[in-house]
Amino acid sequence: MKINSIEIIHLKLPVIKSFRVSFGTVSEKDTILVKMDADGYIGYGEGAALQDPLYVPEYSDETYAILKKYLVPLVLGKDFGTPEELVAAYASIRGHNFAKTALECAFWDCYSQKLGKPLADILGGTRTEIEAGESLGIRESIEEVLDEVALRLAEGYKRIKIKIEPGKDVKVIDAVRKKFGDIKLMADGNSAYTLAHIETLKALDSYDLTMIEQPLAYDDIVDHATLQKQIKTPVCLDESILSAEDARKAIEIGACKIINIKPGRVGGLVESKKIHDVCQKHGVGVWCGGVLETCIGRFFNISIASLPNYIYPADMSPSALFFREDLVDSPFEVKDGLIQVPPHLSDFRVSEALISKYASHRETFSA
Ligand code: OSB
Ligand code: MG
Repeated sequence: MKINSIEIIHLKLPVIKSFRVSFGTVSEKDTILVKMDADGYIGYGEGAALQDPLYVPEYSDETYAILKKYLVPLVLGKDFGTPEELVAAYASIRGHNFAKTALECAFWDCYSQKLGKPLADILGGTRTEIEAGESLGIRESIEEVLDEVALRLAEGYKRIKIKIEPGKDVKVIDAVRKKFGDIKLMADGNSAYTLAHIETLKALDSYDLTMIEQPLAYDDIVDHATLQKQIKTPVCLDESILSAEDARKAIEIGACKIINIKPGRVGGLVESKKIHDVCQKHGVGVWCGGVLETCIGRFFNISIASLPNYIYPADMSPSALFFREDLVDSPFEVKDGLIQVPPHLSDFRVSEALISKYASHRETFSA
């Protein structure tokens, strides 16, 4: 498919309420869209890096800059038979996985239109619906956490993830466990802990959590392996897995028993599938996380989450819980904790009007 033109769009989306994590607060969501014309098909992809380099090093201005200076020139005007061929064209560029994801997903969108096949089918998906969980940001009080957990459980969400940080961990988890009993519950530390906090981490180990996500440093696997030997709760890696090779090494040294695959963090769906496969080979289950994508990014996340080794519920609360407005006219819904896997991004009806409303900067490059 020949890439005739690419538009890069930087958007700033107002949120209903800030999302606080151990590393900082998201009170306006930056995101980068790629709009591509390949063989006359129009596709969109999203690179949802945060505004600041606090989750992983890449941040939104950088996503835009890398696309403009390196990635777009490497693919514009060229012909690619498959997404794998597209990815090979910029394999020499290190890092910047959110930028790569935006570009690759726009191509996947065009590619699935051309093949006339649902994206999930092309990827090898085996589910028609996926289980949704919510990720709860850090709250001022335990009561706020309990109120929100009650809402989500009433709506049928399949598991609850609680963001934790030193000082706001064991007490919160204890309160949720006591009030809601035997629910699927997990905690995400976003690298706020070190092995010096081992007593706290061992205390969390007694709450029968489905997993504890990335408690230690964002680029670590060695200390996570030390931790995993001392607790029975499965350690799940998020920040420190950027590729299938990272996954293989982490599994090899016993650093985790579960991996959260976010397409944005690992550079797209091609790499997500490789990680899925490596994990499957080693009996390590995976699930799909997110970085507060709009429905455009969520479409790709939902599609890849239909693969067989995605055996834990996804972080996939609908955008309406976070954004004042999304960028589509028909956002997905969570019903009884389930999301139907849509065949094409166009089923969400991407809105050019909404994109224009929130675009802060955009440029088009033509072959
Ligand atoms: O660690 O999973 C994380 C959001 C931004 C950055 C990191 C994380 C998150 C979330 C939200 O937990 C998941 C989502 O609903 O997109
Ligand atoms: Mg996480």
